[in-house]
Amino acid sequence: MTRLKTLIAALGVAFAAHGAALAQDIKPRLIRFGYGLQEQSNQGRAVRLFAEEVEKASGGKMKIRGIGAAALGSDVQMQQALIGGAQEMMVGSTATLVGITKEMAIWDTPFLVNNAKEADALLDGPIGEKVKARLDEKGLVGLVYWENGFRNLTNNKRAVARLEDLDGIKLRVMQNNVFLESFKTLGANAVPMPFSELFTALETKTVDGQENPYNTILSSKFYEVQKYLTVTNHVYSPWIVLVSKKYWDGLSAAEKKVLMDAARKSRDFERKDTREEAAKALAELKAKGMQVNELSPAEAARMRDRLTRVNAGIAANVGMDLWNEVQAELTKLRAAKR
Ligand code: TK8
Repeated sequence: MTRLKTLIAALGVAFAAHGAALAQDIKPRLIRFGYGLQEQSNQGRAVRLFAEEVEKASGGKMKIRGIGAAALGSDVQMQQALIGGAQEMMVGSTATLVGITKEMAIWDTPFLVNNAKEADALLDGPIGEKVKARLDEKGLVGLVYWENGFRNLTNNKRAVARLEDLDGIKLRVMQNNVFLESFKTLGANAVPMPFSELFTALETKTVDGQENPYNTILSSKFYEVQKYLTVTNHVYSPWIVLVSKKYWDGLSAAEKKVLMDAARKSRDFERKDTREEAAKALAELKAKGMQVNELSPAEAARMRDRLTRVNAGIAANVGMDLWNEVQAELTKLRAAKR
């Protein structure tokens, strides 16, 4: 009898230990996913969709905690946290990655693409893959590109109807040399600054203006601190979903697949959502009191012409091969449409 009791007790201990081991195995992997915009934004909505997909596909074993409004830091700070392994995931502008991977500057070329279709073809095709793959050696894994969108100009000084109207306007740009050079070339007083500091800088008049897609002007409430909006569509800006390579390398093939599949779903959702929102956002911004103007075709052409002066510098930076490959691909895409 005592021996039986002992046996049962021993078995109990063994089962408890086994249970603990199992619990360890199924303890969810917690992935912190940082982003710069508000939760109520196209970025926030797509992060939530991604989180749902990951949770579903992993049977709850992988959990995404989306952390918006740059609470984990600016794009540049989060990139460093990913490289160091202190944070698992983020989404941010490719433009802020140029200091790490110079090829990313190709996406900053003013007026590179004419429409979203061309952007999708470049980003999701072999060129986009190739540029993305350059991140690996820097400690980052790029999963997919999302749409930030065509950028437009806002400021608080005056309606920009002519190129000369930009003279002396203190304009916040992303922390990126192409943007800095582009807006200096246009005559603005360009100041690089993280997005996370932008609202306050506009509010306190540290800067007069900024440039971002309609969606962001709306979701970040820039209409509260900016009066004039000029439709320039001067560049198409992608976002990129990143994973810390240190973290990625520790995942099983199945876990990597869960993240990759969910990332693709989030990309398709995000682009559709962003485009639908962008189509309505301009009217909303007007309703919020922004004074909107379109450039005359002649002024738009002058601006475009002036901006192409930065192209040679971009080509030199990203390498002539990549530059030519992109131009050839665009020529092919445009010919196929006719
Ligand atoms: C958000 C930024 C933003 C970008 C910018 O973190 O900095 O102006 O357009 O979307 O990545």
